[in-house]
Amino acid sequence: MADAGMLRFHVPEPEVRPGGTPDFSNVTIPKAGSVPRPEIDVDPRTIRDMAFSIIRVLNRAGEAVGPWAGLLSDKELLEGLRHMMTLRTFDARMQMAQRQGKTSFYMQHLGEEAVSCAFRKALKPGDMNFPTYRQAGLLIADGYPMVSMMNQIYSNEADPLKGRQLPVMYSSKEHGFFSISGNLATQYIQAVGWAMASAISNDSRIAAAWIGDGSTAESDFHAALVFASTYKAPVVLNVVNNQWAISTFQGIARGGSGTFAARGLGFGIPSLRVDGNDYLAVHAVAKWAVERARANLGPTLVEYVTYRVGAHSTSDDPSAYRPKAESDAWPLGDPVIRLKNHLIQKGVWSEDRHTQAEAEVLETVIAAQKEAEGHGTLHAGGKPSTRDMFEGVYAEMPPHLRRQRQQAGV
Ligand SMILES: Cc1ncc(C[n+]2csc(CCOP(=O)(O)OP(=O)(O)O)c2C)c(N)n1
Ligand SMILES: [Mg+2]
Repeated sequence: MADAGMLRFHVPEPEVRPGGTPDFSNVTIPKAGSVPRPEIDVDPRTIRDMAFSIIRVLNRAGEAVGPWAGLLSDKELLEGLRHMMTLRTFDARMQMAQRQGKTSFYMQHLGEEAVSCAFRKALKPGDMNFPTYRQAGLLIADGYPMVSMMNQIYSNEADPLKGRQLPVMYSSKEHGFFSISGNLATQYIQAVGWAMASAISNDSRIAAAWIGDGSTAESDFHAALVFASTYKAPVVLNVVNNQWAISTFQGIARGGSGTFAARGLGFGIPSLRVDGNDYLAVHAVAKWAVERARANLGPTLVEYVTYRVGAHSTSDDPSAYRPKAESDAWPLGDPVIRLKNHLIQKGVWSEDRHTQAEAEVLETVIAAQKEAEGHGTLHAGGKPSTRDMFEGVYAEMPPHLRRQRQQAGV
């Protein structure tokens, strides 16, 4: 009562700052296989505790255990490993290309490869993702050409988006990858609207919304949940909790709800948390949520618990706000190593084959990079034409743009 009348507000703080010892003791990790797998038409009120647990399949020994295991063949798992390795190598090459001045900007997925690569395999052709900049695995795992991605990053003459978008903001209708918006969270409500439109037109295609932990603080996230729950839209609502939103730790956007999945509970949306570094768990949970959407059971909210190992982008230096070795202390490990160990444990993979695959992947990525650089990079070679700037936006060009185009002589 000493300070009665004096109001205070609370600013959550991360446990550790640079120079401190990384500490994830507050992250409770349930045993692999311990979380049940309900029927897809489960009453959401009976699975509220799933919003506070973590669905995991791969245990420490690399075995796949529990009710969420067993959905993927060895062939599919080997393919998944190759996708994650490709994304990781693609990232490393493009990060380097940015440092060499070949592009102005790049964003990596290091540590988060399983999320987008495994999710893509739960979708059907025609389904539409509304991604953020950290889901390039959706394209890689769907076979979108890496050369096209690189052309976009370099804004060169073969850039499918003709230099109009920030590097990494890809778009491909054919591969179910809606144009990325730099304004965070706008895509979340669009995904729900697209899903509702699909249902209104009696289509069978579903939507997947994507957002980062930090961006759930945007009102679009909450508005999307209102529409999704009220109209039971055929959408999967994904939240990728990689612990950081640039330099802001996840506790700010999460506030007092305990978890991001718990945000869905007030809306009556079945809400699950999954080990985002476990390829098998991500795929199994994605499949469950996709089946629910397809069966007109409505939205599912999925929180992927993962860790952003790299910097936010090429413009960021994480050593300014978190301990350098924090990623080593992350208790859910590395998604590539975990799937690799699982496949070795099953006897369908080996250290030697892995090393060989790394070399093959690198060769493929370098070949794509050479081809893309043949079409130009940021400061060298071919560029989109000035005319492209005026096209593809208006069905009928407004007079002021027509005038500008004439002035430009294109
Ligand atoms: C509306 C809006 N506010 C702020 C920004 C600047 N910004 C870009 S990325 C980012 C952090 C997003 O963090 P999170 O949602 O956790 O996604 P992550 O980058 O971790 O994948 C911010 C603040 C923006 N692009 N749009
Ligand atoms: Mg984040």
